[in-house]
Amino acid sequence: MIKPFDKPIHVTKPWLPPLEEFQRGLAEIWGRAWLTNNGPVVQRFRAELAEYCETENLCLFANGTLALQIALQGMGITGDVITTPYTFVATVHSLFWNKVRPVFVDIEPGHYTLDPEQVEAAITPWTSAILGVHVYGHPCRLEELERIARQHNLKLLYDAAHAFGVRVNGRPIGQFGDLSMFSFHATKLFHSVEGGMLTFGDGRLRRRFDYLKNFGFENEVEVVMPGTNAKMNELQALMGRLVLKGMGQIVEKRRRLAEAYRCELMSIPGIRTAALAAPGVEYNHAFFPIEVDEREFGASRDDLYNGLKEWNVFARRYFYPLVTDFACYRGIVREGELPVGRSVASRIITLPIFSDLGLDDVVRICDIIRHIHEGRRPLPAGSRTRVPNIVVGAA
Ligand code: T4K
Repeated sequence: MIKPFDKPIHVTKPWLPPLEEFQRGLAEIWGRAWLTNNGPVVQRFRAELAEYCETENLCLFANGTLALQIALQGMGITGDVITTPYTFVATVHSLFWNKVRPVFVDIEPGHYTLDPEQVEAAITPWTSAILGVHVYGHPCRLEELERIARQHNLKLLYDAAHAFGVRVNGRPIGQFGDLSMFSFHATKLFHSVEGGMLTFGDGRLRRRFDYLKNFGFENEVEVVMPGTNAKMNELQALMGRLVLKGMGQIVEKRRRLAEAYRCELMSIPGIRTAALAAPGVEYNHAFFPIEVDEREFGASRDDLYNGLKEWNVFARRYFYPLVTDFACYRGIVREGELPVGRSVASRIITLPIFSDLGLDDVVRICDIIRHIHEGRRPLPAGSRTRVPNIVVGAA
């Protein structure tokens, strides 16, 4: 008999440090009454991140979206940028806010990141950069993209919103390409409530990004460029510093949860887990995506998504719809284009994964998935008819 969860199990839940530690830090901030504008906690957080990311070339921001907008602005990216439709919408919004035209190319199956062959084929004289997304924390094809960018004299940027803590061949992921943006939003495995970070190869960019996030101020009486306000504040940095201390245990717990999911899901027909991390990749287990094959599973992805809710499990369909299917971007690509992205978006579901989740919870979630499967009759080959909903609540 499988029991529904007493409390909602969401796709994620922020890891929080001991409250007393946050209160201690808060008391210090209170005492100083210095809340933002590059205060001492932000400076300390920055120094700790520089050590963690093994680079001095980094800047902190109020959130990841502003960080990416400023990156594009500060690097002078114009014209066309080749990017992926399989991402959170902020990736593409950032291009539009800079009046840059996104050129969408398809992703690779199983891996979900930009297909380098298609990137190369899409280059025109107007292309200025490639913007890859390490979606779910899976690194893009770093070497291939690097080669293409170098050969065609393009900037190579990464939306690494999901990839904090990922290392490739011993190097932090932020050291690849010309620049990477990380999100420290509460829904990320590493967070500062809200927050963002840029890491980059060219150290001269740091000054520029610092101007751009602080109205362009050089000093009290001089403004050197039309900047905006995108500064991280002291309370964000305090949270970030405390969460950084927990990074080791956060990733290790997720690794064990992911392993348990893989093990449990293996025996359920029609459920495919993402490709395992390539050799040399230390993955952060930021998400746990699965693809649902409706015919084999006997129910559609949406049936599973809705079915899970009845058991108090709130998985998410990250990233459905494709960005190119949102009203504000519709019409940019033609029907039939981006077949892999479109197919993945229609089959994907990301299961709950966060530090507070128990291994027994994973087993229960998988039992529920199996139960939903067993309550359905697999569709005959070629058929697209849905079978009626099962009654959920008891096995
Ligand atoms: N690029 C990529 C590839 C991204 O994925 C993102 C953000 C960005 C750029 C932009 O970075 P930021 O500007 O956000 O730093 C969430 C996040 O808001 C967003 O940061 C994230 N990607 C995206 C994938 O997911 P929603 O609208 O799906 O979040 P929401 O509020 O529905 O939360 C999801 C679940 O998390 C909830 O069901 C419960 C749980 N949750 C959420 C919050 C906010 C908590 O347990 N506690 C919380 O405080 O966008």
